[in-house]
Amino acid sequence: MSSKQNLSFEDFKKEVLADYRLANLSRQVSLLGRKEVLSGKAKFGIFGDGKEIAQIALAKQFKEGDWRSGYYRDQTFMMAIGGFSPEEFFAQLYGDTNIENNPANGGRSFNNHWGTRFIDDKGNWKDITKTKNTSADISPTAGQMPRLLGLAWASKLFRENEELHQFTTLSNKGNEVAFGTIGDASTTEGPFWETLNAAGVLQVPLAMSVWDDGFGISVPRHLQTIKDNISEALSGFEKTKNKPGFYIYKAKAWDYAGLLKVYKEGIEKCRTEHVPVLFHITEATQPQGHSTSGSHERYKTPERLKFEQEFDAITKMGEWIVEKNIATKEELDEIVKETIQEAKEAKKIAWKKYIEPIKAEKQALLDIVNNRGCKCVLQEENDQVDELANNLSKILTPTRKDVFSTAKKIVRNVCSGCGSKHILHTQLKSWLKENYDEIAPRYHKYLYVEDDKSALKVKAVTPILSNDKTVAGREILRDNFKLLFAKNPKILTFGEDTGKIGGVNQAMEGMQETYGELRVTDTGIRENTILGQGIGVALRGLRPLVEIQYFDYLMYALQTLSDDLATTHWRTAGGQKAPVVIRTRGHRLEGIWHSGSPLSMVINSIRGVYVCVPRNMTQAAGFYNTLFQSDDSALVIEPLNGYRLHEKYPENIGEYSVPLGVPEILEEGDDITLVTYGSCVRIAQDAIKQLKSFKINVELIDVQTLLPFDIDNTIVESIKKTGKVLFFDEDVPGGATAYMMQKVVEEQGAFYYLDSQPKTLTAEEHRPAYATDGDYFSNPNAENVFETIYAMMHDNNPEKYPELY
Ligand SMILES: Cc1ncc(C[n+]2csc(CCOP(=O)(O)OP(=O)(O)O)c2C)c(N)n1
Ligand SMILES: [Mg+2]
Repeated sequence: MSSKQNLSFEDFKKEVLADYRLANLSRQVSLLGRKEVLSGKAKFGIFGDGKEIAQIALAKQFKEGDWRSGYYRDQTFMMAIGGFSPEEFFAQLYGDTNIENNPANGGRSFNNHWGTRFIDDKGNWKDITKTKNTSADISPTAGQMPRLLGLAWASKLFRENEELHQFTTLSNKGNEVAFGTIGDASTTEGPFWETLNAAGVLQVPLAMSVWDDGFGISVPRHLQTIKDNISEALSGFEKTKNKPGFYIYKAKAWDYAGLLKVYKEGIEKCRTEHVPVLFHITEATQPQGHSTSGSHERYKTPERLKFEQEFDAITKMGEWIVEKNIATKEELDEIVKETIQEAKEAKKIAWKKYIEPIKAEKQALLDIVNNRGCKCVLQEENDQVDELANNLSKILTPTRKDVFSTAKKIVRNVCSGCGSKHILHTQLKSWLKENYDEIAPRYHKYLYVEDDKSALKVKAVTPILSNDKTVAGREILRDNFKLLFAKNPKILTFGEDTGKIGGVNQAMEGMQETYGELRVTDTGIRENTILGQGIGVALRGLRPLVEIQYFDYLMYALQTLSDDLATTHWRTAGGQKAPVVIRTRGHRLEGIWHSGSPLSMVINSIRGVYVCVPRNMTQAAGFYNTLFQSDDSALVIEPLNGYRLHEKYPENIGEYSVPLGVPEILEEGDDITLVTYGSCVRIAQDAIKQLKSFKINVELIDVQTLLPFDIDNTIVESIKKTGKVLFFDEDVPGGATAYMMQKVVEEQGAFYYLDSQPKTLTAEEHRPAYATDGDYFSNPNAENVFETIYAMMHDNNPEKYPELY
């Protein structure tokens, strides 16, 4: 061998042994991880053992700028790309809430849930072409799929839309691959199929690896997958000479050399040709079973367990190394020994970093109690305090709950009969406040954007309404979108019928001609992945306006909206944002599925995403203008019956901004406050006219947004004047009206200003019937509003307002 060849063999050997070392290190932390759970130091653990070698091969193809959307098994992959240290592994396992120790999720997710922190201190995107990026994992099986589509689609947009080439810190002209991973059983879920179909249609650089270990917890593959084989099931998706599709590769999870080959070839094609690729990685194992919650001996046959041992990927790689004379068995044993040591060290350090601050908090509390200068004359109370402190001192690995719970119980009991009670009482109270204020935000913070990009910080600009020009509502939206798109090349919109015809209600009329198919795009009927497309491109720094054709069909996307989008900022403890603006249309029109107003469905499941309920298109356009100046996510529900209704044209179209959380008083009155939103505003206005002739003056308030809700307490101020309030909408009884009532009566303290019972008026419990007059009888109408308000006035003053019927 020439010296050059020698060198390259040395290099090759070095790389192989480094891979072997990493695989073992990953395995060792998995083995220790399980012990940490079984010994009670951690609550739950799920690990990447059995998939180490395939993931090392995959990671070699993962370049700066690339993206991952995967699941909890990707432990070795994350270590191989330099995104996960053994110390961090243990910090995650202990649920460390300090983001220095646990930057991926700050203790908000299970262990092995990753997420690159790509937001800088000022709320801007870092240069994500220089980092290896992971979108934040979620636990629902296949929940990583919809966003994966968007991550891949963004590369196509960055490559093909030249206007985006200027954003060099977001993409290198679309050269990035989106790497997806999933377990064999999770391919059973709908989002997997929806995503793969869409990726095939769109032809995007999506590289999907299936870690096939034959089980989804205890349920074997043949009960999950048609033909017991996902690549066979997907063979119709395969690219042929004449028809686009996927490249499909298969490799065995223990075949190091084979894995290197398929991943190199497949990812290169994916990156250069922008063709999606599926890697079906078979014969993977689970050396320790599914998770720490059970043991696989309960459901795997002895034959299967034997197979898993023999075909353990690390064992197999070791055999291959020896067989190829790359290293000796002894050399390999030495490597394993070193990794055992390294894993133990990491565990020790992570535990210390996790537990020491809590122990210090515990000690600080005990010091205050034990050194109190005010022993109580009442022995019984002294004993109680001592007992509580004593019990805490015995806990060797305390949790914060132990510490705070003890402190609160002592404060309650402390020296109530003692003249000098203030000493301990005051000290404890201030200790509690200081510490609670420091610790509690680690659990609560970052539900919404809190930096300068918060939607709540966008300056309000009032629309200037023309005195002589009125147009159909849809034209206001259309003209406003045109201006928004012209201002910001990062904005794009997509959905069913959004492109060519400009939306079913024509609010995007002419937009595709002006801005092209890459910015105004038709999609298939697939609400869940339309939203996922939005999340993915938003993570990559673009500004999607996602269209869901009808509010009633948002249900298809609700899982992704609730589990993924709404938690992105929170579950990464502020490390990631996905500013997605969703436009849909709802409220009364006709038919069960084209007139729904299920607001409580969303406000109770998507906290983390703002919910705007404009009464007309002028307000809707104003919300879009606000939202695109911010990095918050929001859902805007346009009133379905408002596209053709004429509105005064806003002369400063494209320039005005409607603030979030600021209700508008549309009519002033001092008898009763009527609180509503969306299409119900018009009905309220009709009823108010009818009530005027009975000398009842209503103060009408349009809340405009449900999340956030009346941040300046406008409504309670009105109630101080009227003493009465009716909350009115077309959601179900106990739905969004109950929410508004809680906000106003409890949070804003309206209880103290009411002189009669607060009421709600809603739709019926069933959905609106289609039949003629179905709307009148299913939804609340102006007569119902009249009657409810009249009855409230009657209750209050029967003489002035005698019974009518
Ligand atoms: C929607 C949903 N249903 C159920 C679960 C509980 N669960 C967690 S992992 C899992 C099995 C997944 O198996 P597979 O996709 O093969 O991945 P593996 O764990 O075998 O790598 C299940 C049912 C979940 N997390 N999400
Ligand atoms: Mg599996």
